[in-house]
Amino acid sequence: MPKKISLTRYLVEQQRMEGHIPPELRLLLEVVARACKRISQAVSKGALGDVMGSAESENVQGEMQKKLDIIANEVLIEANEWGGHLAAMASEEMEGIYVVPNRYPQGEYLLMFDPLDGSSNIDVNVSIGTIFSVLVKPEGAGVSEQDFLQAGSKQVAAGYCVYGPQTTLVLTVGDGVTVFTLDREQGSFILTEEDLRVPDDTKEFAINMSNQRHWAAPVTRYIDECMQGRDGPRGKDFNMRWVGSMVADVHRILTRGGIFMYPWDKREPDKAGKLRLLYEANPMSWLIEQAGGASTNGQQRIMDITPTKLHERVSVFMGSKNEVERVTRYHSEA
Ligand code: AHM
Ligand code: MG
Repeated sequence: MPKKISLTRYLVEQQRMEGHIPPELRLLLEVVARACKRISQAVSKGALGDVMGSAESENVQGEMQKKLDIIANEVLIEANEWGGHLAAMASEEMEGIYVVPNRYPQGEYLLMFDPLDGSSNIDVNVSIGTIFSVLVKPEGAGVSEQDFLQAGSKQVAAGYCVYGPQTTLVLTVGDGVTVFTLDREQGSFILTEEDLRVPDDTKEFAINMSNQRHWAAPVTRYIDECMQGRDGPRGKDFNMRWVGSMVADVHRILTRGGIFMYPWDKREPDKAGKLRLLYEANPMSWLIEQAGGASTNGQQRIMDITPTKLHERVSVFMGSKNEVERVTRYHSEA
C-alpha cells in the first residue's frame, strides 16, 4: 500500500529542506489547517447544527453576514491568536486588523483570510471555502494596518480549503501547489497531489453572465468571441461554469483548467471589482501562478498591485495562461 503523507509530515519535511519554510510558518500553517477542520465540521452539520441562515448583522463591506461567516471568523482567530507565530490578522468579516492580544507572545507573521467564501451558497449545500494569505510583518515596533498593505508578490504562504463533497486544502509556499484531502476517519489532511499544473489553454470560462450588460468593452469582446464557438474567431466551442464560490470555481480551474473572471462593471463604477485584493485575489493569484497559470486585473499582474487599504477590491482574470493573456490584451487594445 502506498504510504500516506500527512500535512504535518509534509510541513516538517519542507522545514527540514534548506531554504524552505521556517518553524513558525510551519506552525502557522498547521494551525490554519486545524481551524479549517473545525470549520469543515461546522459546515457539514448543516441544519442539524445552529450554523445556517443569517446572523442578522452586516460586515464592513455592507454585506449581510451568515452565521457561518461569523463562526468561521471566530474559529480562525481563536486558533491563531495564542501560538506566538502571528503579529496580527485581517479578515473580510472585520473592519480593522486584529492585533494579537498582549497576553500572548507576538510573532512576525501577518495572516489574512476570507473565513467563509461563497457565503450565498451556505444554505443551499453548495461548495464553500476558506481562503488565506500570509505576509511577514515589516521591521519596526508594533503592528498597524499599513503593515498589511504589501503587494501579493510578498506573500510567503497562501492557500484555501474547499468544503465540498471532499474537504480539500490547497497550499503554496512558493514551491508549486500541493493538495491535501481531509481523511475524516483519521482526522488529518493527507497529501493527495503535488505540483498541480493549470493547462495553458482551455475551453471553459467562469463569469457571472447576468452582469453582461454592465461589463466594459474588452470583457464583452472576449466573452462574445467565446460564445460564437467554432463558428467564431476562436474556432472552438466553449463551456461555462459558475458556482458562485470563488474557492470552488478556482479549484476547478486548478484541477482541469479554465478562466475565472470577476471584472469591474458599471453597477458600481467607483469600485474596482467585487473581490477583495488582500484575502481573495492575492492568495488565489499566487496559487494559479504557482501552477503555471496567470492572473491580472485586465491591466497588470494582480500580485504587483500595492494595496492602499485593507478591504481594497480588484478586477480579476485568472486561470489558463493563454486565455488570461488574451483578455488582458483586449484591455490594452481597447
Ligand atoms: P463572499 O466572500 O462574501 O462569499 O463573496 C465572494 C463571492 C465569490 O466567492 C464569488 O466568486 C462571488 O462572490 C460571486 O458573486 P455573484 O453572486 O455576484 O456571482
Ligand atoms: Mg469571499
